[in-house]
Order: sequence, then structure tokens, then C-alpha cells
Amino acid sequence: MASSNAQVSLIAGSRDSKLAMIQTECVIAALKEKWTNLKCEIVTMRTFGDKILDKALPKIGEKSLFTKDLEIALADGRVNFLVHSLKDLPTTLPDGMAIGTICKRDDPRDAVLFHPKYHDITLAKLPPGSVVGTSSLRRIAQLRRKYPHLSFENVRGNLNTRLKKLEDDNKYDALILAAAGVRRMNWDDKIGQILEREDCLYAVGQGALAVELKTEDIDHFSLYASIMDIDTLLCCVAERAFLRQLEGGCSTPVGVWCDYNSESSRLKLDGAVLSLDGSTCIKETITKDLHPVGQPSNEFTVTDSQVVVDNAFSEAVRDAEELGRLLADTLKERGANDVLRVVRGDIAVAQNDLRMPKAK
Ligand code: DPM
Repeated sequence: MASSNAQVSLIAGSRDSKLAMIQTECVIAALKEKWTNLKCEIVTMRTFGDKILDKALPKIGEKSLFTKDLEIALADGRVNFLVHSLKDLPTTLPDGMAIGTICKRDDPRDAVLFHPKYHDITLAKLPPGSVVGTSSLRRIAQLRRKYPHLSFENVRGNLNTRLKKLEDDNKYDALILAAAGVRRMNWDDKIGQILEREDCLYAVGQGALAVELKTEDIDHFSLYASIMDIDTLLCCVAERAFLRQLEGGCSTPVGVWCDYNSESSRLKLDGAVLSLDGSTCIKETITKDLHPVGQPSNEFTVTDSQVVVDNAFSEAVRDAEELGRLLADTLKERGANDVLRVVRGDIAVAQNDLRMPKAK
């Protein structure tokens, strides 16, 4: 294993967007702080999801849209690890891949950016019929329910493109974006409103960065583990277990809100499944006292949720995964499956509309 004075050279794979690069550099900086002799270069790639920016995310219907090309490079050994927004990482990874670390979560909430013509405004105060840009079914369903006076339009493209569309075109009155991404771009001053728990539950994994690696790369586990944030890990594995048990992908209207209290080891998870129009919302909160987290042992396990964790945390992780699955089962008992079945049907119809030539 790499000790802190041995030279280690690694290649990180990243999408080539500005945000992805900032995120990759952020993880590398955290690693270098712990491992002063680490050398790291970045190889960038355009992924399938980056190449088809004109289509709405849900209509593309590919689960690993932003990760597949990168994972091929990882499998080939062209790169040693990938940095992802955890929320873009499917809840099941390809065989032989695992999450090597999850860094301390930035603000997981959603943020609203308003058109520059507005001052001192909130979603509630926007005039009826105002257009809100997002292609997230989760945001649309929850916000439709809460703010029926607003209308929603797709917006795609990287964050720079979206901001330009908001500020230069007069099409959108507001955009919804993850606060974490906006802040990483250094656009804090553009945030007009932060959406709270009662407005909009966030996406599974939102705001957290993760490293994906090959499970055979066991020599480097402790390197990545050095930047693992345990509180974030426990929340995120619970959220991901919830989503996987629901069999919801990253483009279904599923939201979560998670708190972990490290003093009491208590984990609290809210989860909701919505219909596309927001008319149905099945929501529950559950709480569980997790097995306490011990001192790191530098011995590692790959958990059910395909995360490499120190054995000292593996029982807490198992408890967190169980909590996530339990929440999903509770929602299923209340009809979440039926809601998701209809959602998937509607998404499939939308995909077909895109692929089938129009009848003359
Ligand atoms: C996923 C969604 C979106 C991204 C769906 C959702 C938003 C799509 C849109 C799964 N991935 O959130 O319900 O707004 O049209 C994405 C962003 C980040 C990671 C940008 C964003 C940055 C924040 C983070 C796109 N993936 O959500 O504004 O690291 O969590």
C-alpha cells in the first residue's frame, strides 16, 4: 500500500464540463492534502449524456448516461479512478467497479436562480404562468404540487449554457439547480432562493462527490479512504439503498432528505415518490439508531451498495442500507410501485415519440 512518503502517480478520469473539472480538481486537492507525494493528472472525456444536449434527460432513458464512457476507460486501465457527482452514479455499478470514497457533502438542497429582471422574489411570488427551467422530473413534480401557478420547461446543457439561457433569452423566469453545483461554479451571488424540506426534497446523493474505482485496485483503498466523510457516507448509502429498492433511476420523481447525528448515531431519512404532475405524493420519514462507528482499521469491505468502507464502519453502513430499504418497502406498501409504473410508462411513451418517425 501507498504510504504517505512513497510516490504515487494516478490518472483521474472526468467529464470535460467546467463543473466536472472543478469537482475532479477538488477531490484531487483533498487527496493531495493527505498524500503529499501524490501525483495526479486528469484525462477528460465527453460522455454520451454530454453529446445529446438537445434532448430532455428522461426522454433519453439511459441510466448511466454520464458515466458509461468513463467506466470503459476505467475498465481498460486508461484511468485509475473517476470523479462523479454521486447523484449521477447509477445505484448499481458495473461488475468489478465500486465507490472508493464519498467526500464531505456540500449543500444538498436545490437553489432557484431568477431572471435578472426580478429582485427580492421567491417562487411563491412569481406571477402566474411564469416559466421555470429544469429537466428534473423530481423538481417538476414537487414544485408543481407546491406552486401550481408556475409552468415548467425543459432546459438542458451544461451550467454555463443554462445560465446564459436564463440571463440572455427571455424564455425562463427562473432556473432550478443544485446549490452545490452553483456554488462550485462560484455563482453564490446568483442564488435567489434555497428550497427547504417542505418545498422540494433533493435527489439521492445530491451535493456529494464520489470516486469510482476498480475493486481489484485494493492497493489504493486506504488512499481514497483518507478523504471519506463518514456522515456523508451513511446518509448516501441509505439514500442509494432506498432508490435501488424502489427500482427508481436517476430520472424518476423520487426525492429524499437525510440527517445523521453522529453523537447519537441516529439516521433520519425522508423519502417521497411522486406522479409526474405532482398530484400524487407518497412520502414517509423513518429513523434508526445505527451501529456506532469505530476507529478506522485500514481493512476494507465492499458493501452491498458497492462502496469500499473501512471495516470499522461496515456495520453502520449495513444499518443505513437497511434503513433505506425499509423506507422503500414502506412506500411500496403505500402504492409507490403503481406510481412508478405509470411514470415509467409515460417516460417510455416520450422516448418512443422521439425515436419513431412521425406518421404523415
Ligand atoms: C440528475 C438530475 C440532474 C442532474 C435529476 C435531479 C438535474 C437535471 C436538470 C440525476 N443529475 O436532480 O432530479 O436540472 O435538468 C447534475 C447536477 C449536479 C450533478 C446539476 C444540477 C451538480 C450537483 C451535485 C445533473 N448532476 O442538479 O443542478 O453534485 O449534486
